[in-house]
Amino acid sequence: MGVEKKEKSQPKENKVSRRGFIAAAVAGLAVGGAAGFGLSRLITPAAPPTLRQVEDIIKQRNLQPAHVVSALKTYVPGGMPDEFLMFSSGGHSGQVMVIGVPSMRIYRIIAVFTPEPWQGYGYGDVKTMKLLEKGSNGIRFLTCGDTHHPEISRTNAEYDGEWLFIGDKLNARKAAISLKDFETKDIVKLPNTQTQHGGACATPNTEYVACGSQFAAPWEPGKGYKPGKTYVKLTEQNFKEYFRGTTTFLRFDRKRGKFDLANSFQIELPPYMQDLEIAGWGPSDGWAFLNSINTELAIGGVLEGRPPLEIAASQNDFDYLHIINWKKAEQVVRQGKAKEMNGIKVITLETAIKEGILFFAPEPKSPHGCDITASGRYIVIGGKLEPLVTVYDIEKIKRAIADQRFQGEDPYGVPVLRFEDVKAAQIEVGLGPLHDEFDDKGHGYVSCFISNEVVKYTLGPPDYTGDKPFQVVDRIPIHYNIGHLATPESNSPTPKGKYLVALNKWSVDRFMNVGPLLPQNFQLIDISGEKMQLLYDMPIGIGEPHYAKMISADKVKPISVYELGTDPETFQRHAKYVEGKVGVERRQEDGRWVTEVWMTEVRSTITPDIIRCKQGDLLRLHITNIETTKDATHAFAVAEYNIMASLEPGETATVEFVADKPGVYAFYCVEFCSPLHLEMAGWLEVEPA
Ligand code: K7E
Ligand code: CUA
Repeated sequence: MGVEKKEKSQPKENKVSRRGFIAAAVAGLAVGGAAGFGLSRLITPAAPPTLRQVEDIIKQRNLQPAHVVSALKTYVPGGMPDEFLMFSSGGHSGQVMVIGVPSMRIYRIIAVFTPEPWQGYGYGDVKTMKLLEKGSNGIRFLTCGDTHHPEISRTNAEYDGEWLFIGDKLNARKAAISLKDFETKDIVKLPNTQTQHGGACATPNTEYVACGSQFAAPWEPGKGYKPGKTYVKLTEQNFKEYFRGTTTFLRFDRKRGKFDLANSFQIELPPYMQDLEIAGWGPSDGWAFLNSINTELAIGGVLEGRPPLEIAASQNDFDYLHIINWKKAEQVVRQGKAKEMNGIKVITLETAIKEGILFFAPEPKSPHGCDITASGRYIVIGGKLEPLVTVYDIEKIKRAIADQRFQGEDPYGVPVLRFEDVKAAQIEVGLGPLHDEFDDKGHGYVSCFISNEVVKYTLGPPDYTGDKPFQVVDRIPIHYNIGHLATPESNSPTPKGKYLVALNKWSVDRFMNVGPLLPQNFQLIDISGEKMQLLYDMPIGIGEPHYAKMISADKVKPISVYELGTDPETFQRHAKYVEGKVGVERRQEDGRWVTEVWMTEVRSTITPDIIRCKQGDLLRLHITNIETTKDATHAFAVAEYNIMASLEPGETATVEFVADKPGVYAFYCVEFCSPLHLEMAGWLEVEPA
C-alpha cells in the first residue's frame, strides 16, 4: 500500500516521461545519436573566451607562444575532418593504424595479422578465422606478424584510396584491406619466400603488388622453398649455392578483393638481403627497384669462428641496386618461360639474366630505403652506413642498358652497370640516412637515424627547377632515432607537401614514463614554409611502426552501414542470410551433430535468447545486425568459450565453435549500445552428452 501511495504522489509528467523513455529504449531508439545532438543544441553556449583569458591560460600552463601556434595549427574540433589520413604499419603488433593529420588522433586500428577481439577478428567469426588460416604457412596457425610497409592502390600511379596493402616481414605474407569498410579481405603467404621486406608497392594501375624477400631461404634448385620441408645445411658454401631471395609480383583482383596467385609471378634472386622495393611510373614505368645488403653473403657464426653478421655483412663499399624490368618479366611468363614452383610461376635467375629482366647498379654501402620522386625520374637510396643520399636517373639507367655498358657481372652472372653511368647525384646529408619522402616543390626529406634529424634537400629537374639542385637546404632535430618519415602522397606523381611525420623509434624523455617499454614517437612537422617547424609529439603505444602512407582524406570514401544481410568479405548478401529468419535447427551433417542458429541483433534484443544444444555439437550461428542506423554496432560473445564477434549495422556473420563443455553459459552483446544493453543477452545451454 505504501509503495502505491508513494508512486501516486510522484509528479505526473515525470511518470509519463519515464515510461516514454523506456518505451523508446525498448523500441530501439530508432533515431540513435541524432536525438542527443538535438538536445545539446538547446543548451546556451558559454560566451566566447576573450583574448585576455587566452593569455591567462598560456601563463598558467607555462606555455610558449610557439606552443600556442602549434596548438592552433593542429587542433581539429570535434565534427570537423582532418585534412589527411595516415595509414601506419603497426610493426610487430601485426596491425595497421589509421591516424588523422594534423590532429594526430588515432581513428582505427585495423586487424590484419593478429587476432583482435574488438573487431571480432580471429575469435570464432568464420570469415576472419579462415582468413588467418589461409594466410598461415600451412605448418601452423600464425597469429603474429611484423608489418612494415603499407601501400595504397593506384590508378595512373596516383593513390586512389580504394585498397590498402601491407606486408608481414616475419612470415612473408601480404594482406589487402578494403578502404570501403577498413577491413582485411585477403592474406596470402608468398610462395618460395620465408621473410619479406620489400614492402608492398603497387604498379601504376595496381596490376601487381610487388614485394621482395628479406633473408634468403633454403632453396631446392628447380623446386624452390617450402616452409617446414626444405632443408639445406647452413654453411657458407651452401648459402651461396642453395639459398635464394625472391621478388613477387602478386596479381590483385580489385573486383573480388583477392590476390590471384595463378596470374602472379616471381623472380628468383641471389641470396643477398633484398630490401625495399618500389615500382616506377612516367619514365620509370615498367621498372621496379629493389636495394640490397649483404652482398658479402655472410651468414654469421660467432661461435663457429666467423665474425658476426653485422660486421661480415658490412665489408663491401658497394651493394647492388636491383633493377627489374617487370613488363618484360610479364611477357616472359606469357611466353611460357617461367617454371611452376609451389603454386606460382617462377622466372629462374638464369632466365631473368638471359631475358634482360634483371640488372644491378652499385649502391653505397649497406643502403636502406628506395623511393621515387614525383617525376618518376629519380630513384633515391639512403646511404645508412654512408652519410649520403644517392640519386639514380632512370634515363641514364635505360640508356646504359640499351648500350650494354656494364662494368661486369656479379658472381651469379647478373650484369652490373657502372655507378658513374647511372648516378644523378650524391648529396651529403647526415649520419645514418634511411628513407626519403618528397613534397610538391621538388624537395626531398631524408630521415637520419644516427644524427637524429630530418634533412631537406633540393632534387634536380624536372622535380626541382631552381638553380641549386641536389643541395641541402634545411635540417630539423627529431626525438629520437627516426626510421621512416611520411609526407602526403609521396612516392606518387603528385605529393601534397604541407606536413611531414617523423616515425621515431625512441621517445626517451618526451612523454610520461609508463614503464621500461616506452611508446614510439610520431612527430608532426610543418613543411609548408622554408624552415621545417615541429608541431606535435604523438605517443604510439601499440607497436613499432615502420612506414606510413598519407593521403588526402577526401580520396577515401568508406560506407557507413552495410545493406541488410551483407557478408563483408564479398560485400554481397551473406549466403546464409534469410530475411526475417530466426530459429534453431539441429541435424546430422557428415556424421556429426550440428546446431545451426539464425539470429538477429537489434537494440536491445538478441533473438533467440536461449539456444539449447548437446555436448559435442558444432554450433553454427548466423548472426545479423538488423540495424540501419550509422554506428549502431552490436557484438556477440559467449562466456568461457573465447568467442567474440563484432557486427556492424547490416552485417551478417557466421560464428562457429564446438560446444565441447557442458553447462549453461551466458552470451551477450558486448557493445554498450543502448540503455538496455545489459539486457541484450541470452543463454547457451549445452546438455551433457
Ligand atoms: Cu626502415 Cu622495414 Cu622500411 Cu623499419 S624499415 S625503419
Ligand atoms: Cu547491442 Cu549492447
